[in-house]
Amino acid sequence: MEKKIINGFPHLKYDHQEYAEEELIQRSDEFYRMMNRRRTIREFDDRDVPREVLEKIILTAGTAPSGAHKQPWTFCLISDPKIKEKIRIAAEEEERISYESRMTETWKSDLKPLGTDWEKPFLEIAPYLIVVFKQSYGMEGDEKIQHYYVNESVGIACGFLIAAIHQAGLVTVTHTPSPMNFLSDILNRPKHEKPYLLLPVGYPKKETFVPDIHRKKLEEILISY
Ligand code: IYR
Repeated sequence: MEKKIINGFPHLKYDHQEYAEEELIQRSDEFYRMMNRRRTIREFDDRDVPREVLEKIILTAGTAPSGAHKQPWTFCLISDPKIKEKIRIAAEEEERISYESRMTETWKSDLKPLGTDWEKPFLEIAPYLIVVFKQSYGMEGDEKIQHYYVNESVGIACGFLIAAIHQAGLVTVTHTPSPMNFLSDILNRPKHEKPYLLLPVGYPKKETFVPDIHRKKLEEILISY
């Protein structure tokens, strides 16, 4: 591996994979088609998944770019049924209040096609839960480390995570119980970490149906200049 010192810092030669135009086109098309098959799934099978797969998925999420390369994320991987039960009870309690009084009528009506409600059995049925925490700042011993663009960085890492889950052949739903401070308590996380997203991961229940909804067309999302 070719190495160089630039501005006083060690650099490695970037190992760029170059493809012919035809292959570029084919690769982008294949990736789009693969990703376009992804659906949010709320009904899970309780079948186990090799832990190794979950670890690879989390490693993939950790390849995301981040502000000043601070990698301001923590991924909690939960398979312990007692912890899953605690999370379900606490999440359902918050969700029940949200559906009963915190969410507007417009919001609830927008969710009707998705068929969601306060009950979250997937939090116990899915073999794994990943709870993503964002680190408002880092800690090295007693020293506070500044983090930058934390929401953007963690959001991008979650995108990578969701893509990796789908690519591996598993399913998830981006669950955001609100408020979700209960996750910090149950998982005993330090105060510089804040819960960001909760994703059950596993196989879909057999014969799962998903809402017949559609993605925006290219003309609706692309403006060329
Ligand atoms: N967090 C709630 C409600 C909810 C909100 C949105 I915006 C969704 O796209 C889906 C659900 C729940 O998980 O049910």
